[in-house]
Amino acid sequence: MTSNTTVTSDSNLRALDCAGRSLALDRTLIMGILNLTPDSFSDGGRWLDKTAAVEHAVAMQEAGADIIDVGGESTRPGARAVALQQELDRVIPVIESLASQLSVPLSIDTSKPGVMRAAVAAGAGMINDVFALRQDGAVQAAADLAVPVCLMHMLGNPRVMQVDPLYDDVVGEVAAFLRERAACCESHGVARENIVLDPGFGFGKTLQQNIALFKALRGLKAIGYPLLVGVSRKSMLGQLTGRDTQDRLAASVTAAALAAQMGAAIVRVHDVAATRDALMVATALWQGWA
Ligand code: 7PM
Repeated sequence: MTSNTTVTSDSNLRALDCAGRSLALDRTLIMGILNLTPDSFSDGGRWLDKTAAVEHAVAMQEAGADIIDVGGESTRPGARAVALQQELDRVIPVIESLASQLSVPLSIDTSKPGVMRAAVAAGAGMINDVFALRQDGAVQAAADLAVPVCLMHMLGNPRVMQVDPLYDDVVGEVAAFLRERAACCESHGVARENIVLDPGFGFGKTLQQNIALFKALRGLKAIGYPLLVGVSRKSMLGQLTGRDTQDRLAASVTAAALAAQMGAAIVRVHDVAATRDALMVATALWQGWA
């Protein structure tokens, strides 16, 4: 840090205002995953029952989650789109219930502007969009709702993204995409302070491409926005360890700690308690989270 100007413009020293619930960006935050889809690959179907879903979210908060990401649309490779009403039926009752029971903010994992609006009206304080607000009406919804939004890179769409992902320069192309989406959102009224970027691990990337992106996290952070990293239980960790989804805890926690060390503002994880311990240790032993 060479000047006060640099310090105050540093995304690490900011906060996200999630509809009144503030998230200070002074350490790597933990986003706990609450999947309400019947087919999500790593905890599929377990939280379809509303009571069980709410209990799981409460447990994640108690284990140290800083934000809970509620999703009702599967984004697994090969997945088909979910109808608007079905997605609303899955997520809105759970968000209503959690908004009154939890102190941490909720994010809504969706690409549909109608779901964004209903979820924020029901108490969500952040939007997590794997389609980076490219659906018709989504940028306007995010601008109107004025909550933080995570813009993620994905090549193609979930149905085709893993077929044969090709890049000349994966890091350069993902960075260019994220810059373009951030600029587009800002020009349509999304506040710069509300933008979070995510390279989208596993979304149209081979193992080698995912590794290149992970190693480039510091450079992606230099684009100038907080970064969200989601690698928990993903197939890249299976490829590296030879382990099945349910046996990727150590791999996931290691990757989360490394993402924190690389300056990620938020890590999106299934295993909150173990990730919390890892980040406590990583923060203590690594001088300079920034
Ligand atoms: C199959 C593959 C099923 C991947 C589910 C997934 C991210 C996300 C997801 C991410 C952001 C999962 C993913 N991944 N949102 N949503 N970043 N912002 O592991 O990496 O849950 S879905």
